[in-house]
Amino acid sequence: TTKRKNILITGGAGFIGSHVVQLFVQKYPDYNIINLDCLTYAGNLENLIEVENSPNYFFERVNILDERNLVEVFQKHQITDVIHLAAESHVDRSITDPLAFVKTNVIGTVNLLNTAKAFWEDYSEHLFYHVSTDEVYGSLDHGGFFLESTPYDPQSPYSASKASSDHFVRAYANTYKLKTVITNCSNNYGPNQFPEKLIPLCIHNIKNNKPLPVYGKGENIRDWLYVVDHARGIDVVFHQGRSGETYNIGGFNEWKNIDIVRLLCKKMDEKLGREKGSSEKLITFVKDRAGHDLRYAIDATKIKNELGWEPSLQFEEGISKTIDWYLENEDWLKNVTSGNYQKYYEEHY
Ligand code: NAD
Ligand code: TDX
Repeated sequence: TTKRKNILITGGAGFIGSHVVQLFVQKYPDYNIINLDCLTYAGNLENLIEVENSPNYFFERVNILDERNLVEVFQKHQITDVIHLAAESHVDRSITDPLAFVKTNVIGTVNLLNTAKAFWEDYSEHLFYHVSTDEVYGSLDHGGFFLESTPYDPQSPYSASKASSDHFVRAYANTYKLKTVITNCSNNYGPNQFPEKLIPLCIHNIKNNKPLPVYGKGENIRDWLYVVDHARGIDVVFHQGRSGETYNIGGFNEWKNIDIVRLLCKKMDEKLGREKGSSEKLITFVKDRAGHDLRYAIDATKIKNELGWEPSLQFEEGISKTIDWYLENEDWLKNVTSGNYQKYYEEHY
């Protein structure tokens, strides 16, 4: 049996957060799960229909920049632990609007740390879990992996803001003795991902016969993990991770962008009954992303050896499931791309 906890999960209406909320609500009926999210363009309560009526699930529409509301939520729900995922998450947006990333990712995280620090009494009984990214380590050439000990070298405004938030979490652990843990994960894919990111964007565009924008020559390499495996990793680290530690999460699954786009084309031709090779004609090479990191690759040996976590899904299987999900959830895609759901929230929350 598990000890009662009231866990605040921030960013729970987003892509990864929604999978973490679903896993915790369903797996731990003794925990109360409080999803705190301000519902930016990336937050969508439709991601939570499977748990929204569960007695141990609660939703609070609050911005992490709003200190007063944060304190209220901590008091109202007697928060015992935090799993922090709320963030601005898209690198391209960080290039056009860096300050939005400083606000939510840096100041928002510090607000949350301050609230936890003031509200909790015996720090040994509470955990502040910060969810971060492999991008804080910078860009790799061909060869080598990111280890937990790799020095930080963020290259984009997004990764600089995430790196900064990681530093603040460690500083609070060191200075105030808050119990913290950080995980740095590689690129996620799967259901509920907003179609501004490479994989859902391509699925959406292939379906609608629209161009597939490949930045530069498509030679950049990312290390991909199915989102549910990330959520499982978060569960394992939350319960068994050593406080003060960092764990890298990844699937040893490196792909060149162009190869991913081709794989998506091939699978979608099959699934949509299109002539072989027809979707590949949509591939369009466009101007490269400014400061585009060449390669990310996570060494996930520590979490495997210490905590026994491993990915459960092979990439082709995960991609196939992901495509099926987007094809079966046309309304979800239509809603998030039309902005209708934003209007809905203005009226209901
Ligand atoms: P997402 O953009 O899909 O979701 C972010 C969520 O946070 C949204 O629901 C949004 O409404 C909410 N949010 C944003 N600003 C907020 C604010 N000021 N107050 C309250 N809520 C706010 O992001 P994601 O891809 O699910 O990423 C979640 C976390 O995981 C982020 O911290 C990200 O840095 C990290 N991460 C993402 C990936 C990835 O591949 N997507 C990989 C590693 C780490
Ligand atoms: O249209 C596109 N064309 C393209 O070639 C888009 C949107 C992307 N790309 C390239 C850029 C990257 O090399 O594909 C790769 C993946 O791009 P994104 O999906 O934007 O992800 P990335 O920039 O790698 O960052 C992601 O992984 C780490 C998440 O968005 C971050 O939140 C996470 O921390």
